[in-house]
Amino acid sequence: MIHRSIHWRTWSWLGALALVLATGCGEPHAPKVGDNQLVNGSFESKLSGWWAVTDSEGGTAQVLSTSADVGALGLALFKGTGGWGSMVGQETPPHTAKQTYHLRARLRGAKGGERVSISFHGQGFEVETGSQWQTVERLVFLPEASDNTTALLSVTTDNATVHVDDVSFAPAEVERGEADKASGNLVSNGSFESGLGMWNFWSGSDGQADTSAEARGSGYAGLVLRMGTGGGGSSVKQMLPEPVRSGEVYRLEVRVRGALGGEAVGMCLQVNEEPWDGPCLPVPVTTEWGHVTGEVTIEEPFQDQPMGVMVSLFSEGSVQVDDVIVVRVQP
Ligand SMILES: [Ca+2]
Repeated sequence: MIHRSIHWRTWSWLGALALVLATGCGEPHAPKVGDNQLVNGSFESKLSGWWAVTDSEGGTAQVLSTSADVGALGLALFKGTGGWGSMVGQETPPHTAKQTYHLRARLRGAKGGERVSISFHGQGFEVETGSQWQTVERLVFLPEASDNTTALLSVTTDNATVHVDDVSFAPAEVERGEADKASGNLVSNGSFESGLGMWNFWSGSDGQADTSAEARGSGYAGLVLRMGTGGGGSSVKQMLPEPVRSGEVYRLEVRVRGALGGEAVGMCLQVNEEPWDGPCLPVPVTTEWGHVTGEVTIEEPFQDQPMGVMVSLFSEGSVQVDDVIVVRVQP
């Protein structure tokens, strides 16, 4: 397998959200973002509603006029030396299971290149700031209801300041694709309606994963997977909720369409450590949507192993992917 020695990053990458609204009757529509659940997300009332904490030496959270993008005030979040980061956070009202949230902030790095982590209930993403104000936004998928409803924004680069303004964490209404409706599907957000929520992206070089309406096989959005110019493959992977057991049979399904046809795509169940092994399905690709389905059996070496489902592109160009389904059919 090509995926030896891979260290899966804990963040996902997703491009800007398409904001085009399809308004026709019965047409799938773009994510509909609800009300901001944060108090004082623009820091106009200084740090009211927020707590600030750092485990770095000399880290600070200050509300300053020079950190404002909109309004009079914004946040200057400075991480000092050592530790994990400087963060601000607040508790939000509870969310339900399988809820999608839209996380958004305006950010400007003092120099550019500072790392920022934004998360809600353990689901989130990291970005690298530029030296100009930019909007960062992602959809995250929350598989379970939880008492943990902490919204967090952290700077994780040593001796770095990031200016923050206009932070919003809001529930979002998204379409339901075929994978979301499939009975017994162990994959969350398998139809990519919540962006790359729950999925981890990995590339051997400068590949990309993004979701867009053009890539939809069902629902509003689908995944676009691109291999980088340096090769090495591009993959998305999601861990299954439970470890697998020897003798179990799983049905795997995916819908794929290639830009040119003939792209090399694989769909596997895979362990999350060396030797990155597991059973795979071949996925033939044409320029028309193809629906691949097949069964794989868990063998003895994988007994009680946590496994994930992975879709990978190993050839140049790009493919569109939608409706990833994994169902345990035996026992
Ligand atoms: Ca979809």
